[in-house]
Amino acid sequence: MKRVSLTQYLVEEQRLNNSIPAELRLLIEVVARACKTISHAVGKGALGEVLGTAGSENIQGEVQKKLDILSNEILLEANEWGGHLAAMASEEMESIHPIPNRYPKGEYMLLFDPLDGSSNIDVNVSIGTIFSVLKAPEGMAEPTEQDFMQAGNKQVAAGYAVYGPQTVLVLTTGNGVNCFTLDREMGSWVLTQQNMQIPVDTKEYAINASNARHWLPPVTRYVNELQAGVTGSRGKDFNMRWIASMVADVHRILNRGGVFMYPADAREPDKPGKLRLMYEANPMSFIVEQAGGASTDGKQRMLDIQPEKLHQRVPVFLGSKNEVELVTRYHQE
Ligand code: P6P
Repeated sequence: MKRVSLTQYLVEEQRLNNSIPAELRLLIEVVARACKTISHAVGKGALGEVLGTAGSENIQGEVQKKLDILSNEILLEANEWGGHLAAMASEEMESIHPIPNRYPKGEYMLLFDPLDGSSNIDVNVSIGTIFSVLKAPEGMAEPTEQDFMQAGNKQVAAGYAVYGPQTVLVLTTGNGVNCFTLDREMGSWVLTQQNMQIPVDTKEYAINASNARHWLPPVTRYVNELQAGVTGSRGKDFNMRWIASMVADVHRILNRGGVFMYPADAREPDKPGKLRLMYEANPMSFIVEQAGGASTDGKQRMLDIQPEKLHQRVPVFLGSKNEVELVTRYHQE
């Protein structure tokens, strides 16, 4: 494949589909550059004195790793001066982050999980960054959390980076899903996969099976059938993967199919699942749908959920269309 850079791809996409206005192109390139910086810091590991905990907790009550905080700062600093954003929101910050008055403000709002999979940082397992782009409401003066409360179907772009054996950036602006691989010698993102498509059927599922005794009946029924394999109603064997980094599990599914589940859990009815809607489930669901997959919270299409709180959690069932439809149907029966 002729080497096409991220910049060339975005310029040509704008020319072909008129879907990437200049400010959105700048936003994507700035985020991509920030992911390069995060990849560099992550890659140093112990040599960079960035491993281990920072001795603080985030809004989720989770212990923050040094790299969580560093990644958040990299994304904030990279994006606040460009004039393309009105505000940002992050898993690592309790409230939204308006662009400081000393900088011009733009028409987009950026949400991100700066470093997803933190439990994997210190043991050298793939982690990543997830981001989502919304438009600021018309005539918005001072941005508030309420301005971010837009359903996932309002996203204008979404993407994730995986810091693994390769560093990759997967991106959609609503015209399919493309993957760019970081050329570390040149420091540039190179287009390596175009119009990624998730197979509608699969033989692979991803769930943290240690929570099985807390699952609700539809999930138990569905997973039991997968585990019964060729001896059960599905008539074929399934394989299981759980990396505990959503970006890595989703990237595998984008490449070879699969169904990813983080269900609600009977222990905490007011905490419906672990993953967050605004900056994990929604961007990943936009990408998955653009690649021919499906994503629901067990009851409805993820991208149609009307958010109420910035850090709200949601059950997640996403991936190969036929499997997501089946497990969702079990919730409705
Ligand atoms: P568990 C990582 O902390 C994360 O938010 C997702 O990336 C991942 O899918 C999930 O949590 C892992 O959760 O309960 O298996 O550790």
